[in-house]
Amino acid sequence: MTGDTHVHPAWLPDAAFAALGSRRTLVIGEGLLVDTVVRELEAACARHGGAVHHREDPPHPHEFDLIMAVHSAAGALAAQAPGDLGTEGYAVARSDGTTLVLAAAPAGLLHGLFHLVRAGEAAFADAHPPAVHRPALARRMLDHWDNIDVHPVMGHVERGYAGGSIFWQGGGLTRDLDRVARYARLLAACGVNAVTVNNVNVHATEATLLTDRLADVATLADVLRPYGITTHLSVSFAAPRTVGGLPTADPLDLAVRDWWARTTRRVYEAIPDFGGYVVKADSEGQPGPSGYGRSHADGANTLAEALAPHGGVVHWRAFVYDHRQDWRDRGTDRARAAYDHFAPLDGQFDDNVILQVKYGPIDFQPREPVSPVIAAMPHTRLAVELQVTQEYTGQQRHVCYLAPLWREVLDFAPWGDEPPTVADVVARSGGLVAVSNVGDDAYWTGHPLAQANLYAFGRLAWDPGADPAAVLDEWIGLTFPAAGGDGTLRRILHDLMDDSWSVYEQYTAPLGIGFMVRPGTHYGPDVDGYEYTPWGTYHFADRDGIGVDRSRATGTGFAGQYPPHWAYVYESPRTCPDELLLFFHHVGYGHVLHSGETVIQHIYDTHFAGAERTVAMRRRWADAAGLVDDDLHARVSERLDEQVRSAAEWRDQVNTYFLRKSGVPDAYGRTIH
Ligand code: GCV
Repeated sequence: MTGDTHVHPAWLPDAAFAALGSRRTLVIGEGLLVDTVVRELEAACARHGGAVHHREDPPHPHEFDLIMAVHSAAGALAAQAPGDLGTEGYAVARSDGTTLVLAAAPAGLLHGLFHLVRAGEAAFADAHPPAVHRPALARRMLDHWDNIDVHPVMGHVERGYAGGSIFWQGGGLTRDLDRVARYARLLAACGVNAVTVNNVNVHATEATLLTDRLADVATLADVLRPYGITTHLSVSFAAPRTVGGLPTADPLDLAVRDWWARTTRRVYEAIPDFGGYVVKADSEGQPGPSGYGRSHADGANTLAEALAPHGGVVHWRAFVYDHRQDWRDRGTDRARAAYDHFAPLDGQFDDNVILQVKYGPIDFQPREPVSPVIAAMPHTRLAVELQVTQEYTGQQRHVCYLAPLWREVLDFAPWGDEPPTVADVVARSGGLVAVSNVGDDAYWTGHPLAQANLYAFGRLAWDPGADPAAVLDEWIGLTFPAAGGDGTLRRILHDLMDDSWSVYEQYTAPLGIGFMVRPGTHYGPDVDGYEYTPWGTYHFADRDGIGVDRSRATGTGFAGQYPPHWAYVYESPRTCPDELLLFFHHVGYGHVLHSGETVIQHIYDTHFAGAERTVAMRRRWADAAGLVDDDLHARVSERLDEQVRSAAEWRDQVNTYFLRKSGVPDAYGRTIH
């Protein structure tokens, strides 16, 4: 913890700046973000004994250990940086005892600064020619599902597991803007460059952020801006009616379009670099264009038209499905919904519309196939949405390092097993978005180790080819400076976290079936919890078998929404990968997996193994006592106790349920209740 405010420094403890702060640095360039770089260096030098100078003319050679320059202000250095650095890229070189960071624009310099923080002493070791670093994805955004008013069911932060909102408090803007600035700094240091400051479920008070409360959004934007973070707002599609006083929100109505244009103009007067809107429309009770007989393209384009003159974008979410389904109706398949709604609209969206697609066709489950929408809309800008907040992956009570899941999604090749990959698609168009896991908790994320997910999201959005274990290693090194010692802490954290997603998958819902969670809270096991509900998330287990037949031949036809390669692979249990078998097929308990195991024995084995592995994780964490701050150790220990308890609950409920359904005993005679 930092002494004064009791907020954990996450991956930017003072010690992370030791190498930089003990050097003599010259910063050349001007602008808001250059000032941020200078301020960061001044603070680091004050703590670690170095010195920083800031000027606009070129440096005298070898006068400083470190030279940071914005290209335009340092023409003499430009020749040393190969390639086009873009607005956020930078080049780093070291020769004759001087490390040089060169950027074409101030944001690049800021990213270059954090590159040096990550590198530590290594940045001042061996000479090397300029190496260029550029983000693969231009848009790297975090969506906050924060409410201003505490919602009676969903709380202050919808699906938030780290306390209240850091943006909103006491029914208005937080007074702790320093906390927001710290957050912006952490985000910049991992590569995030855009934030949405309110929930996509826009309630009455929050709808006024667009109008009466706009000044609060502008204040947040002022705090986020010095760290290169652009501010976005979730808006209600019904706003022209609910806050604009018009009789309709019909997107083709001229008065409605005019209202959006005028309102948006006012937003840009208050926030000249405003990023744009995020919209959840016609989904889970949120209003949308269908109420007026209009399409999603009509709806999105109306907002896009208002944003276009100012350079803004609208993130229109593809998370649209019927949440009032009749469970008796086996013909309706929620997995099909996004494709059915949006694929026919490909090519109809304006250039500044980004269709924001959840990575899987259902809802952030620990295992889903990648959404077929990604391959279906080549003429639409697409962003993929991930969930850093652990709604379905242990709610920040369980250790579940998500970067390996995200890397699998990003590596998936939607048209076959050759590139382009999902990462290629979003790099060309709408970027990567994730739902944040941060709240006003002292550790930011409730579970201190869940900080790694936030960090990894930013790093993967910058470089989707990054190795999850290497990203974790980087996070460990920054967050726990003591990990550098004999390496014990580093090994403990890798042992605990590297495979934690697969451990979580083992003790929860099997083989891609998903959603065996408690309705509402989505925490803990309840095998039949959603089985007879309107939400469209069913497993269809009976005495003979389990799974959803989504084949073209005999099922819902969802498999046919993929291009031929994957449509073929997913169509038959013979070719479908084991981990997705029950997502695509209804099979008997005796069905033999590619692994050689039967489905029922796989269920028993994975649930016993997963729960056992959580016990080993807890044991391993005990070895970290004395190697990390006592409070942090205690917080993680307490959460691991809960993870062990919960994993045992999952194991026992799932195994018992399937023993009772199938009547097939465990081959090893273990205890099932
Ligand atoms: C913001 C899931 C969550 C909801 C969330 C929704 C969404 O259904 O449970 O809380 O609402 O996804 O992504 O819009």
